[in-house]
Amino acid sequence: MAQVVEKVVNAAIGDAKTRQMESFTLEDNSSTPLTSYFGVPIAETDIALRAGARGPTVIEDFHNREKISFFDHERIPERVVHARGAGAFGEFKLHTPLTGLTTAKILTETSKTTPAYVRFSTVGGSRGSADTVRDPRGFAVRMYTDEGNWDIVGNNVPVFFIQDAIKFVDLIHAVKPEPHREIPQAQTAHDNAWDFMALHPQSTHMQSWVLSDRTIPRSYRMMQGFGVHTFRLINAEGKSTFVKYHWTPHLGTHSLVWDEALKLAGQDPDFHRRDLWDAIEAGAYPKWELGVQLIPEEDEHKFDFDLLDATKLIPEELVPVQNIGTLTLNRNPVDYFTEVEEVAFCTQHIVAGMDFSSDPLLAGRNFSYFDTQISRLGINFKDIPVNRPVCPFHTTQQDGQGQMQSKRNRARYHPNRFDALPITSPANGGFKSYPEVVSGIKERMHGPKFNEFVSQAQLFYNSMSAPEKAHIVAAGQFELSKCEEHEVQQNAISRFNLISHDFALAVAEAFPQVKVPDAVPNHGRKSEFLSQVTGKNQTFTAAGRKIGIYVLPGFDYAVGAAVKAAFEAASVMAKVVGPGTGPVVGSNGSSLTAEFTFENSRSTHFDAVVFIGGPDDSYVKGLKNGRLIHVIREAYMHLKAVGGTGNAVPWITDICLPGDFSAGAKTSSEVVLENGAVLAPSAGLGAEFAASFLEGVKQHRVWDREVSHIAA
Ligand code: HDD
Repeated sequence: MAQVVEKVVNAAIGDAKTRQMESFTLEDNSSTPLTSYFGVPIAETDIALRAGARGPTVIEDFHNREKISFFDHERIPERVVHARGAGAFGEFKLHTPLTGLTTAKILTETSKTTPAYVRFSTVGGSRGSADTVRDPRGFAVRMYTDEGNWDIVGNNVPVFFIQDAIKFVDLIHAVKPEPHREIPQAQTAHDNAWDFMALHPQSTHMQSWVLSDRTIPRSYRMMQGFGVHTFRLINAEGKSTFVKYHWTPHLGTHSLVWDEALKLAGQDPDFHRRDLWDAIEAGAYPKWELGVQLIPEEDEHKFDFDLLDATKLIPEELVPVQNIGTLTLNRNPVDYFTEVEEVAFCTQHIVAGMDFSSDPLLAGRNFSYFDTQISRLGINFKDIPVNRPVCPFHTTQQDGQGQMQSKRNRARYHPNRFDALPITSPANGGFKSYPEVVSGIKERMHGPKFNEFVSQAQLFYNSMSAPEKAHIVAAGQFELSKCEEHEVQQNAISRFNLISHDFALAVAEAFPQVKVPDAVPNHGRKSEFLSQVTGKNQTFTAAGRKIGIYVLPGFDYAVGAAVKAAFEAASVMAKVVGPGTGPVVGSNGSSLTAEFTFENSRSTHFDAVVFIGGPDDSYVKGLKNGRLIHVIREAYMHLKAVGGTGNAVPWITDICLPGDFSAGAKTSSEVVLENGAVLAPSAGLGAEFAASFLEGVKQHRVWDREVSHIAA
């Protein structure tokens, strides 16, 4: 902890937000003698004041009361949704200005580096739930701009379950654990969730995303983010352009496989939080491009969907995404509670040069976020350091519980005798709402295009590759198999039938009692931008991946060291796994330092695994350990690159995965690549092996290995 504080203090020469937060950060005072919260030194903290050694504890012991009382009030309400999350600080740098489209400096001035903050989250689970559950992920970004805080409170999925905020309460009551027994935690695999989704047509498109691999991301670092709603940009002449925001990760958009996600939920419930923290500590700063889809005001009605409907995306074939800036996360929080738990995002935090569209989901959110912060943090949540703007501010608001600003302004109203007029004016950069022309009858209605629910659900499913479709089917079977009521399964599969008849039939294979309705027309259209396997905008790189290098004492050091060095040169986090932590001595007396052990890690902790061989048969005997054989088998089943060198090769081909390799694979004098396994039986091939292996890691998964029973 002392180290982290030191780092932040050193970083204080950095951005305005870091400097501001530093002034609220206590130095590590663990060597200061213990005091009460009000500074009185404490002589004894282990035994409460008693009337006699065996007598009653007395109430006058203020230290005892203070200690217990603070503890009693440590908890605040967790977020009603998105309770589980992780946050980090960083910066945003614009590289392509939106000149002429907005007056917002953050989107027009490339010379600026704007402090930024991101909180990633799951939606349904409690604060202590597991990271790898099937759920959309929150992707909430705050920019501390010179013109005020700008929050884009988005998700890693570009669409939402509902079109109108009034349905949010129903949605969340349905997907949260069932109220009578509070089961299941952090999952939609239950009757209430699928009951609601099956009966609520607006959720049809989102269902196809929820069942896809998008909801089990490999890492927060490997997720796209989306603002979801259509927003407006406003230029100096007051002209508006519609905009959708996209965050595209430099490391590509990649997911876990379901079996891995389930296991990780138990093996390392903090998998995503740890991954983000470790990457930032290692200097492997995650980065995203901010992209915009721009729609001129006059094109508002040219689509077959409504721009105000958050259950629809704008296919990139129709409006390309233009990348305009880079977000980098480079600093972990000093203190989780004050910097992550107390961060208060609000969708209404926009800056001048922007505005909202009339999306009814967004309108409700603009009320809800501020409201929820009052209940979680109190009306003065604005004073919590992570929520403060870095630019000058001046309001007439005052007082309230927890107020921290001692204001020198005597007159907290306007106009007043001290005003240097005009204090409010668009000419001062003041926020001005877009003067939208509206007309209509006040009634509970949506625009006519809001009533189409199926077209984009079909587009998404049609666009998936064969393994991705197989995963969606398996997810549908998993979720519905946890529903106990036949009616729910029947209704859900009937809805899946609207997305794709083949999909519904495939899911129904696991539910013989369900009757799949007749096929409905499918438009057959695909988008080239939606698949994570074949998508046009996808990035494949080994950088930022974690590879386990397994060694036993006596391993071939030259090969192990060459492989590790090659991985590190490719910006891979190469983690040595040995029988214990600390040095594992190789054949020539040199050692590699193991960070993980056979006991404390599983193949699921790594993107790929490599076994380095040793000098003789006794080494292979050591490998014949059920735990280690399982590492190869499990990683292979999870479609990961696996590899071996020297005499670890015949162990892989004959013992771990018998029957999967050609006869010559274990005797070849060259590096062999079969079924996504990389094998180097001969000595001295460390560098060649590593190069081939990195190619495999780069592909993310070996899709050919996947058993798929659905045509692409
Ligand atoms: Fe929400 C939190 C994203 C619809 C009401 N939401 C929250 C967070 C994210 C989203 C990322 C976590 C923020 C953080 O890290 O602190 N929410 C979305 C997206 C939506 C959406 C992408 C649809 C496009 N949300 C939505 C609606 C409502 C809410 C329609 C209410 C009517 N959301 C909330 C909330 C939360 C929240 C209750 C809980 C804690 C908080 O706001 O700060 O107000």
